[in-house]
Amino acid sequence: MPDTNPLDDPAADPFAIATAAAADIARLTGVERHDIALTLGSGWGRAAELVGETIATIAATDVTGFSAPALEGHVGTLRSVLTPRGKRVLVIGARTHFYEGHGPRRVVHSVRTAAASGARTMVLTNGAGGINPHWKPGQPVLISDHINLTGASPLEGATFIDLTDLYTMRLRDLARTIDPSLDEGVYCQFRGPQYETPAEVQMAKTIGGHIVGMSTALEAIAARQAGMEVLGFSLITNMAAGIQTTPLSHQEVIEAGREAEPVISDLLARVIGAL
Ligand code: 8IG
Repeated sequence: MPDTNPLDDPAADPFAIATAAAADIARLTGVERHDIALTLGSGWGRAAELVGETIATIAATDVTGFSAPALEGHVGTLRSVLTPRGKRVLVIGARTHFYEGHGPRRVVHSVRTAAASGARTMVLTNGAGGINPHWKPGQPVLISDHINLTGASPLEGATFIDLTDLYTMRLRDLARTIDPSLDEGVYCQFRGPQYETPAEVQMAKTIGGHIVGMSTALEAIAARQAGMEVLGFSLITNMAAGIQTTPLSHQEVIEAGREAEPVISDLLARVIGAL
């Protein structure tokens, strides 16, 4: 099937396409508006199951502007979930990564669509490498801030957006009321898809990073542009290259995610329940 996407037309307005996508979601799920959006990263795939009752599950490819999933473990569905306290959560299991090479518009389309469907809170999760040597694979940490090392931005033209308190203290504090042991750190988004060299991990550490990954920062920028409040979680699935001495494997990442599943599922459900 040819890969055509309206976002690839430079003359197209990505916000108009997000509005069309939100209308698709309302029609296909039967849920007109959502309060919260949740993007599921590596290891978090089943973590949404305790968040509430799934009202509808739709294929992302049936929604305007969404791309087919690039990778196993990245589920290409969108779900409308109803929490016990009556909040509507749009669960995005269809992340497009910057390393896929389709540009930032496609990367942040799910975020803009969530905003267009009414969401005021964006919860971004990912699987990532840990630079902090005290962290263990399978441990979730809060994202306190990010360093965008992609050289890219979802903002087009002279769009100056303030990123002070991007991952708001308010939401991090709220998460810590659920689990006071949650640690936090600065997330460095690399382009990928290769993992870092040990020298690149040392660079990230030197410039103030604690977590290395390939997502989230561009999405958080777009969320803030859309006026959303952002909460970010990294599941540390591996120690970053050179912090651990053995080579990194995708299999290791999947296994750490599987083992962490019950703990992070419970955490995520309780945090979202408290939003
Ligand atoms: I899962 O060690 C996962 N994603 N950049 N580095 C980067 N991305 C990751 C890593 C990692 N682990």
